[in-house]
Amino acid sequence: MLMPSSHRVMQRLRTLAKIGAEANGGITRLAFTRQDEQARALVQTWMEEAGLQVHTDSVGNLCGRTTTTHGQQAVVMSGSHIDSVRHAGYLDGTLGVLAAIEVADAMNHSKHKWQRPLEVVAFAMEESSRFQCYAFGSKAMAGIPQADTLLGNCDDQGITLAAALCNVHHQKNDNETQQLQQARQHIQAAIRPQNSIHAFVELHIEQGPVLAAENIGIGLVTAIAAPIRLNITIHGMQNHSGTTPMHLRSDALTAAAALILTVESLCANSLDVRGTVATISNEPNIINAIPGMVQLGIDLRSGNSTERNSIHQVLGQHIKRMAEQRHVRIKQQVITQDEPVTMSPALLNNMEALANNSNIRHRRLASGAGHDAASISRIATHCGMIFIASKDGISHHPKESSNETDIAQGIELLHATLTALRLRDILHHVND
Ligand code: HGY
Ligand code: MN
Ligand code: MN
Repeated sequence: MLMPSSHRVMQRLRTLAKIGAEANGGITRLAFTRQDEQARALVQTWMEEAGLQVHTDSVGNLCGRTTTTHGQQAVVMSGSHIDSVRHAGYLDGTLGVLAAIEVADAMNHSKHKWQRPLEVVAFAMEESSRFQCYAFGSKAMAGIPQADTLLGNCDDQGITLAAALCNVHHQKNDNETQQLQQARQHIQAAIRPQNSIHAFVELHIEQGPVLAAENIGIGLVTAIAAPIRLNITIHGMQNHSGTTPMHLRSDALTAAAALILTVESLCANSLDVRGTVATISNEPNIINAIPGMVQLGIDLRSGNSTERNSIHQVLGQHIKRMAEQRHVRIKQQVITQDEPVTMSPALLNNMEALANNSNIRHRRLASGAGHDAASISRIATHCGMIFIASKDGISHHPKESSNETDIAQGIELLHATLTALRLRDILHHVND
């Protein structure tokens, strides 16, 4: 039986990393950009070489499916994303897509009498770096409602998400209303019926320090944390920096500074809510004028939504008090609010048994990062994730890396799991 080749996955990861490569060794391959399109074309070729029938769905998810129909059997699916954050590493998302293609290739050469079809997916726009919404393609496939306002979100060139989405289908249309209409239709058309996915398994790097700290290469994911993403606008009073006495100021930037430190201290004292203020814009941003308007982007994240939502509430009270004390107006807009999900216990138990069978050292852990698996868990009967340890816990950084032995073991476990799922000899004895 042909086994998947981790060597070829490593080679392809390096080839893919050249698309969007930057001088500092990082990668920027934002969703629906020219680089993303180039990467998708390359991944499509690899899917076809693996014997998969490939199509791009209405929101840009690249889907490669085995040709045998197996009747209307619900599909076994695996994949992740190939779009990146700015100045990213080369493994986030791409490892899961290329590993799934490699496993599909090995399966297509095996003599097994498969009971279920296999589908490999490179989900569109998992990262929020360009249009501030995360897991867009997998949420559309799962039919998870996404605020219509997101379609009006602009990138730093002023291009809207709606326009970028229409562009995936090369629909050139300058009429905004028609563009919005078409974008809504594309989102609607991407929805997969409930029970059309028997199981979804995503291989991904951990992107955190847990596995590396215990020198364990493989993680089996129990749950996936989820973010509330906020846009905060602070209106002060732009004025002369030399003539305006300190007690007569409405300084939007010092109010922002106080708010940023409040997010940090509320979360540092919480059970395990992680708060990050990572984007800022400041106007007029000139050295001799008091800042009049500041915008902040906040990511509040936890596996426990009650704890996270209560921090969000307390933050709201601080914002109100701060606005009064500092004579500024502070407006808060929730951009996205997602709920944490748990992975399928039956699939987790089965993956654990398969890992033990192959003497793969592993541990269970929750994911602090968000993943497409969180979306697909809403419509798949079973959903699971396999993590590969991240060196020094670093990710969303050019230094992101994992060791090849761990990657090889992760691919071996993915292969064993997808094989069992397609032969239906998994999950028949363990209730979910
Ligand atoms: O934000 C996340 O956790 C993921 O990288 N999109
Ligand atoms: Mn990421
Ligand atoms: Mn990712």
